[in-house]
Amino acid sequence: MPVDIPLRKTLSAGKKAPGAWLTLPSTAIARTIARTSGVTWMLVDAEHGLITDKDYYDLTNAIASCGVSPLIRIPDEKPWMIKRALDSGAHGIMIPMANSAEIVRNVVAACKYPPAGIRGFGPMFTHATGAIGGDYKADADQELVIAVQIEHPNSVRDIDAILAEGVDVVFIGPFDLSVSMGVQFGSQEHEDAIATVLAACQKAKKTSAIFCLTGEQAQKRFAQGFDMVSVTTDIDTLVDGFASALSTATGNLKEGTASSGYAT
Ligand code: 3PY
Ligand code: MG
Repeated sequence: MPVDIPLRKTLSAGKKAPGAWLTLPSTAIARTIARTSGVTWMLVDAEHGLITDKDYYDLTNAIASCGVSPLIRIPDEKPWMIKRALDSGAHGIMIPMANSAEIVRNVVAACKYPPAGIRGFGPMFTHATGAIGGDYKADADQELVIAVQIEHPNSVRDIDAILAEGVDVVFIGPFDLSVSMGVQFGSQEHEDAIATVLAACQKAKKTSAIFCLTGEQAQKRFAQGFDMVSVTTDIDTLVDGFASALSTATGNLKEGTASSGYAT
C-alpha cells in the first residue's frame, strides 16, 4: 500500500489546512481532537510539551486512524531525532529554530534515504503512514512533510536561502520570533518580519504556516494568506474551557482567552 499523507493531499489541492497542537502524551486526547471535523494535521510537540519519543508510535497511530496527519516537532534538528520520529510513522517532522540554510540542508538530508540523503533504513513501525518496509521506502522521500520553524531574525534575513533547500513547509514560531528579535509580540517589527516570511513563501510557492492560540488569531492568519495554521492547543482548550465554565458558574467573569504558558 502506498504512503497516505492527508496533509499533503490537502495542500496539493490548494486548500487551507487548519491543525491542532498536542502537548499532552495522551492517545485519548489526541484521538478526541483528531475526530473533530476539519482538522487536517496535528502537531505532536516533543520540543516543549510532555511528549517523549516513547509516545510517538501510539500517538501517530491514534491521530492517523482519524484521517489526520501527525507531524512530530522534535526537540532539536539532530538526525537521530529525525530518524526516530519518522520511523514511528510520523507523516512529517517539524524542526524548531531552523536558523540557517545550512541547518535546513542537513535536516532535509536526514529525512531522505540515500542517495538523496543519509536516513538509515528501518521502517518496521511506520504503520501510521499506511505503509511499511519497501512500500514505505518507495514513497517516503517524496511524501513525508518537512517543516522548519522560523523563530530568529537570522532566518527571516536568510529566508530565500532556507526556502531553496527543499523544505515543504516554513512554519513561523511567533513567540520565539518575538523573543529572539527582542520586540513585543504583535508589534510592528514583529508583524513586518512575519509578513516578510509569508511573502517569500508565496514567491517560492512553498507552504506558509504559523502557530496560533485562538480561532480569532487563526482566522486572521488564514485571511492574511497563510496556508497552514494551528488553531489552538490541547492545554489552552482545557484551561480556557474550565476557566470559562467556572466563571460563568460563579458570575466572576474574567477577560482574556489564551491562558497557557504561551499567553502574551
Ligand atoms: C513559537 O511561537 O515559538 C512556537 O514555536 C509555537 O509553539
Ligand atoms: Mg518556538
